[in-house]
Amino acid sequence: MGALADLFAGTAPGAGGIKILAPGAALLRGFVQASLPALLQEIEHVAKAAPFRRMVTPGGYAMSVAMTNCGEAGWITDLGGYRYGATDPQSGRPWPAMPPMFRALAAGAAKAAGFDGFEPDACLINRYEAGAKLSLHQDKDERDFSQPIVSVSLGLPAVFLFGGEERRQKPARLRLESGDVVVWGGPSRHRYHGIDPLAPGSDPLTGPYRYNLTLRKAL
Ligand code: MD3
Ligand code: FE
Repeated sequence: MGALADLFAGTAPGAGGIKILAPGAALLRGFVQASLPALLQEIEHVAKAAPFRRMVTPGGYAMSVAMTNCGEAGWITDLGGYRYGATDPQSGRPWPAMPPMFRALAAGAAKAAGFDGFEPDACLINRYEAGAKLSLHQDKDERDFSQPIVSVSLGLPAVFLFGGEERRQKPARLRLESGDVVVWGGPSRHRYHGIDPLAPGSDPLTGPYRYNLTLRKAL
């Protein structure tokens, strides 16, 4: 196995352990710690072609989280609803290509969590500033729910809300830090989840922001 593959398979020095949060949900603390600067560079490269923007929900509210995408498909919301699309509605051009590093880390993390052969075709990139939040929701716009979602946190820490399969179930709280990766699959794939309003702060790498990558097989 090469150095990049070793790193993302969690076998590189400095890689943290694996913690099972729930059936199908695995936390890999610090899994991408060594790659954070390179990952941020890739995010900035994507954002040059497809800038972060606050999308509008079907109900007409601008989201507090700013978003962009890379890959064959990107997740969008507007007054017409939620969906995946091949083009950035703001430019009319295809979303920027997914950086090979994103694919490699997603496949390595999924494999470490027991999901072999994960091949993401979409990466939603969320950018939080102080006060930005994501209300409890389910991710249901992908075609194949047998495929996991791999999430990567960079920058300021956040409080993640991990609910049940029904909205009324009180969510557990988990602090996600820069470099953490979580794999969400199997029975956890349909659980409600969200992010508490971000506390203000300054991260040495990302300044006032938290970024989250979610690597998905959407199509
Ligand atoms: C659990 N993002 O983009 S990542 C999202 O930190 C989203 O920006 C959050 O929820 C963020 O949809 C949380 C963790 C996550 C992602 C997808 C999941 C948890 C999940 C899908 C099913 C269950
Ligand atoms: Fe989600």
